Amino acid sequence: MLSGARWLESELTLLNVKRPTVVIQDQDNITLPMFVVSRNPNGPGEGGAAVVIDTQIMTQSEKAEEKGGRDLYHHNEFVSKKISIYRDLPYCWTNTCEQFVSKELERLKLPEVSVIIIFNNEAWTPLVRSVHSILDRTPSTVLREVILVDDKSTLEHLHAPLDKYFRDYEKVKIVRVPVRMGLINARLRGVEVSAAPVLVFLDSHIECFKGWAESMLIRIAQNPRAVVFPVIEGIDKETFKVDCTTSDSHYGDFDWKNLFFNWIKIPQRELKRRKSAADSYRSPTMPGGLFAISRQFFDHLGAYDPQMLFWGGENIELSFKTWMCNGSLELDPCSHVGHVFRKGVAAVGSINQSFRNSLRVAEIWMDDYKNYFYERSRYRIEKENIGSLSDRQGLRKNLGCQSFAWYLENIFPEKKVPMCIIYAGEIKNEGTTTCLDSAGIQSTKPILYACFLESDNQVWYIDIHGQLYQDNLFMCVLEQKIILRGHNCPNEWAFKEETNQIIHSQSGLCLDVIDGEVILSKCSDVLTQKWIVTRRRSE
Ligand code: UD2
Ligand code: MN
Repeated sequence: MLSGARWLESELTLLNVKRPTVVIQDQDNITLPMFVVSRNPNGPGEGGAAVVIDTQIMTQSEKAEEKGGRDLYHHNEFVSKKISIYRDLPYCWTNTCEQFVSKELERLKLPEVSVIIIFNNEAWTPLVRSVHSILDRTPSTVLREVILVDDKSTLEHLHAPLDKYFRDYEKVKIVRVPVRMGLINARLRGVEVSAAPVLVFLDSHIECFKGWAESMLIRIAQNPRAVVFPVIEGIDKETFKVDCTTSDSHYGDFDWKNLFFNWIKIPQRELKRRKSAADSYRSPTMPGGLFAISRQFFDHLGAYDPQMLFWGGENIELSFKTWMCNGSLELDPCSHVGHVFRKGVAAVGSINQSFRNSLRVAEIWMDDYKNYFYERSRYRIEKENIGSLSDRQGLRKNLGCQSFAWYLENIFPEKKVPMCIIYAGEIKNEGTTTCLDSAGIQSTKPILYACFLESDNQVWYIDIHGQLYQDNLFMCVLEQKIILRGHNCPNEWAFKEETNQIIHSQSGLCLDVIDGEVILSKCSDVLTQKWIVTRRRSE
């Protein structure tokens, strides 16, 4: 296989002279976009290799084309266009997975699946490549159909050209919706027109690895209440490099401030529970874009909440209710699917829109625990606009689901619930009139920043155990320096109400600000050692 770099020298000129692409134009006068159809094992990007184009030898118009594609799609469509829509990917089953699947296939009959892909204004090549990776790598006896739901795209290539391209593919169906529905309702439309007993939802910029479907379907055949998601391999948005080196060491978490999905290291408890490396992990939540579920169980759970709009929140709703209503949410280490993670696309529905969906999840599924979420994000609460809840609350009641406390205790005992909190909210420095700020999840030390009521980075808790923290970020002292880190440091701090000082318990030093830096210094009555905090309502 040629690496991206070698392809550079050998094939770029060729591409410039005569591209290995097809342009289908016949009587109907519908022109398809350019794309590569070769099955050449040495072609660019084959085997999941990176494609890096040397900008030195790109023409001005190629550069403009590259920029245009990136602006429009938030990935490098110029590169994707150089890669065959049939490109091959590495084989990534371990021996254990291979044995697990072949043993189970001897005794089980796999159910048929309808694959549902929704899209809005996606680029041509990733979408078409997604579909080919499914057609090529799913046993044909199992694949009933691939349903493409167009969520009212405005880009021309997604209309007549797409219809024309898939016209002769018996299993591919294209469905159009009359108005932009958002991903949740577009998926529901896909479910409506689908027929197989198992539903698989995928994004429209994915590539399935060989064997991606079998192991997920085995788990559903074994337990129809299992909701299964694959290991997601990142397809690089610039080079389209993809391999199967993502370890299955992380599964699903959620945060208290938005109820958004996060990855978290799988705890020892769960690692020990599994007997074989092919066993699935019982994950508290899932990312939501790629998963398999029995149609019957999906219907039983009330499908998606149709009042959730655009993007976000639906994955957490489905995660919570799967566990709370007697199902099982599993990460399948034997199933691998690639996905282009892009930045900046979620803006379609805006953060407020996703937050509104999260509010619905909180009201319907979280009982009194919703208050931790509200407190964490209390500046953004606008509960008037979240729509009627009675149908969904009725659904939960009819299903006789477990409480959210049960979920935390039994499925997610590691989840830190912001309990036993004495103070919650911003921590304002009197001397500088700025606020203590975590500067984001990646940061390793706190900063001071203009108090900004809407900033999640400025909401802190101080609990009865002497901890000062935000979600999974704890303020600790290491060698006299103040740091932020992902694990806790109990008995570190005490807030002295008489003097408004935050005292480091071990050294007796006070939290102070000097030259804009958060530091520890000898306690005195200077204003920079005085902090205004908010006492929380008693629990
Ligand atoms: C993740 C999920 C995504 C969804 C989302 C939360 C993965 C890999 N992806 O974000 O599936 O659960 O979190 O809601 O777990 N789309 C529409 N109409 C819209 C907006 C999006 O059809 O109004 C399509 C879009 O073209 C794409 C899919 O929905 O095929 C998911 O959107 P995304 O790729 O922007 O979401 P992603 O991967 O950032
Ligand atoms: Mn996506």
